[in-house]
Amino acid sequence: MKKVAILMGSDSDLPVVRKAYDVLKDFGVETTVRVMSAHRSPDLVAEFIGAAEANGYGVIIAAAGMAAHLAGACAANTVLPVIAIPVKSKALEGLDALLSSVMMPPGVPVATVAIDGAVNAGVLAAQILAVGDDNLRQKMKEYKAGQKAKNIESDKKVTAEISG
Ligand code: RP5
Repeated sequence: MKKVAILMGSDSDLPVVRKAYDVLKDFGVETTVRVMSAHRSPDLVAEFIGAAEANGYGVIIAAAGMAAHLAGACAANTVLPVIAIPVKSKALEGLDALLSSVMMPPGVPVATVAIDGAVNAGVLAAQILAVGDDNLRQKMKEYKAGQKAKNIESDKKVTAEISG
């Protein structure tokens, strides 16, 4: 199976990023986590992303806050799918990173999840890899079934408490 690379602009993004890593770990996807910045170490980003396909990666996740250019910088240098996690910062509550991530020019797409939406970034990365992996696709179906079962359980509790 292909690997996932999660890049983050700063180690201050790690508490958010960890959730994506945990999801991928639960799905059994080999994941590399690195700190690299589109602004502070752009040459390292270009080097890592330029070699990502040859190094066995199938999906890139890029987490950054403020003027979040990391995902765009990744997408500029690879044909692998890139998922952006806009990270919330104090001044604009993550809206800055959301808009910086989502407003990509035509021809250079980045799939952007919600502000701090690291769980969905992990799930989406696994879903992309699952297209070519029967075993992972089966795990994904079980994950979805688990969500449904929890939802039904919640419904029973609420119904018993409120209307029962
Ligand atoms: C971005 O600036 C990082 O991704 C981080 O979210 C934000 C602040 O970085 P630090 O000042 O915490 O290193 O590049």
